[in-house]
Amino acid sequence: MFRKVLVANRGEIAVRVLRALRERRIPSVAVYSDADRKSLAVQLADEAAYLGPSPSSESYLRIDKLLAAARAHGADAIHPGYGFLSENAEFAAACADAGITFIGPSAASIRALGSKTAARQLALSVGAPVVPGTDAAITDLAEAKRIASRIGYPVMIKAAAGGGGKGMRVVENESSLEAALRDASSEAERSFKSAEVYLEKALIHPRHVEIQLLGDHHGHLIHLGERECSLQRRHQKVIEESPSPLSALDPTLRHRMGAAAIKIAQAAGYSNAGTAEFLVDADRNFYFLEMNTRLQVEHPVTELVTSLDLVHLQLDLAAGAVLPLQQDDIRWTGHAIECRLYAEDPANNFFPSPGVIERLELPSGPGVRLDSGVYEGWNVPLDYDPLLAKLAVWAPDRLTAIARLERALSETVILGIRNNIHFFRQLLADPAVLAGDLHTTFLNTFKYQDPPPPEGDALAAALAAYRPKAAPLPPSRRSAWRNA
Ligand code: MV4
Repeated sequence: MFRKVLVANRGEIAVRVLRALRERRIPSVAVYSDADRKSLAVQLADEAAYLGPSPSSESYLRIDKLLAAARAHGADAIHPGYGFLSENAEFAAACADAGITFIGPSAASIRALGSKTAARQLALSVGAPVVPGTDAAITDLAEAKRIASRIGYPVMIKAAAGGGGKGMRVVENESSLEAALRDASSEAERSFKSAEVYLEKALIHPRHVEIQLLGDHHGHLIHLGERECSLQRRHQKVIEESPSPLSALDPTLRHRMGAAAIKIAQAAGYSNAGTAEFLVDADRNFYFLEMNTRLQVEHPVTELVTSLDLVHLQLDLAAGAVLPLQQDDIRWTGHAIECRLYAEDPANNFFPSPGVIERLELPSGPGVRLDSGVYEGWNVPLDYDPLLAKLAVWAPDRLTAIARLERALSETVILGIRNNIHFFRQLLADPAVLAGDLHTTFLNTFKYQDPPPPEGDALAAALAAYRPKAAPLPPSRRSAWRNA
């Protein structure tokens, strides 16, 4: 096993990885920027390394500084978390060159799956279903017109290097194809420094279902089932669950999607944790979209239904262990659902709401798991994604899990910054959500209603409404300030 592991990330995922390291008794190194000097991750790690100023371009995205920190602290492995450099082949390669284990797939696998057109071709080569479309990048308008009329409108233009819906356009008919190609291509150039685009048939109201994969360095790959992630806002997931409500309708879907995902990963020489993303149409046909070559934000729902710890497994697999499980060992029990608690204002177009958390009451009790990166008094920086915590619950069935999530949200208090707790409570009461009737465009039409603000001095009133903190301890009890 590793001598010491550096966690090249921040927030709740850094905490998640640090917890696994502590459980394995592996010494840990957190990294931090100016804004994160007093972060929870820094407090929980054995050691901490300063990276630089708050902007991620000067801290969490600096390969040179991360490698220097790993060397200075004697770390022989780096866990990248998600976001930042987690899917950066150059970073994975730089770690390998420095003799440091990158806890993730090889740089070659990341590269092979980094381009959507390349991933599409890989899927086609192993007979996995992809959305009907072009085999490679579009080079001229006449070709685009030919292909679009063959697959039929509406078509979708996508950036080969794409992500987050950038460089994506739906085209309803041939007359709007030329302008849409130009727009998508220039947006792709601006966002990804690659103007390459390709065409797919546009699916109407598809679901987003993804398969969790695990692979070792000895050619073994298994899947841990699916996550339903159809509730998204502007390509940001809002709620994730496992199993997908579709699994109740078709128990073979998971196994067919899992088999397709494994074939694609095998063709890319994939190891460690990864996720194959699929779209599923109204007739429950599934189509491979792309591979996410990292641990994902929503991994806890898979952990809750499989009773596996993905970070422990990532450590073992990166250290060269043979997969300790075979496909037939994987069992799925009950239902898990997760929501992402954000410092954002649902009444103001989900605008980020950084600032000091004046009061924080977190839920617990049966079936509740909280992955948080914050504490009361913490100043949520404006420099990063304002994810505060992930609240995940497990219950024997889906409706009990939703009731449990609602109960946990009702216990949660976050004062001082705007947050999306109330948004979730409304969403979880929606008949379509309760019925599991989900699709990726659902939140485009969901109408959120803000609760009325408190009267008068809002903070004072809100604080008074909740359980007051204990009074200062009298002098005779001073010795009680220890966990003993
Ligand atoms: C699609 C699609 C419909 N048809 N492709 C959006 C981001 C990217 N990773 C894939 N996306 C989509 N691709 C075809 N051929 C609809 C979407 C889509 C979407 C997909 C997953 C989750 C949320 C989404 C929201 C809007 C559109």
